[in-house]
Amino acid sequence: MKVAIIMGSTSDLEVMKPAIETLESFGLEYEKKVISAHRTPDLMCEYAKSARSRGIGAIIAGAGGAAHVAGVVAGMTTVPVIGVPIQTKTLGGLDSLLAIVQMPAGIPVATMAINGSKNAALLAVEMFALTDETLAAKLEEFRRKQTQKVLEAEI
Ligand code: RP5
Repeated sequence: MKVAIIMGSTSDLEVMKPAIETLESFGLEYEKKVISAHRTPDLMCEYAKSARSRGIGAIIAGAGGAAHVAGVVAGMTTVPVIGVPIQTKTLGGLDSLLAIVQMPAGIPVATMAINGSKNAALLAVEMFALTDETLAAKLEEFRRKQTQKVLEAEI
């Protein structure tokens, strides 16, 4: 199983990079693609509908503004979707957040913080780690190091 990272535009790539780096640091297989709900709707449908049969175990979807890709993809697959609202120049990303988070009951999207792509990847890692002891151990180590870093911080 692998993770899919999709984003509404190439302009979202910078914000989505921490997700890519995080998946790589845990050694998770992933694919990444620009898919827009509005500019490439046919591709979005095809991608969402074939995700499970292509071995995708989680979809991380970043988008800004009228950020519909996460929700619409979630409506077309039972593969878990993790939404990342991208900060926007005009409305700061609150627009993206609200567009992603307010899903109707029955079609969940796990919505991260604005620009929270690192946590999106970590959530995917946690999901995959439920059935992968080696990955679970890596997560424990990640958390241990993170805690250690805070405890050792000098201010
Ligand atoms: C959304 O519109 C994208 O996800 C992006 O965050 C935003 C702006 O896209 P561009 O106009 O930069 O392509 O669809």
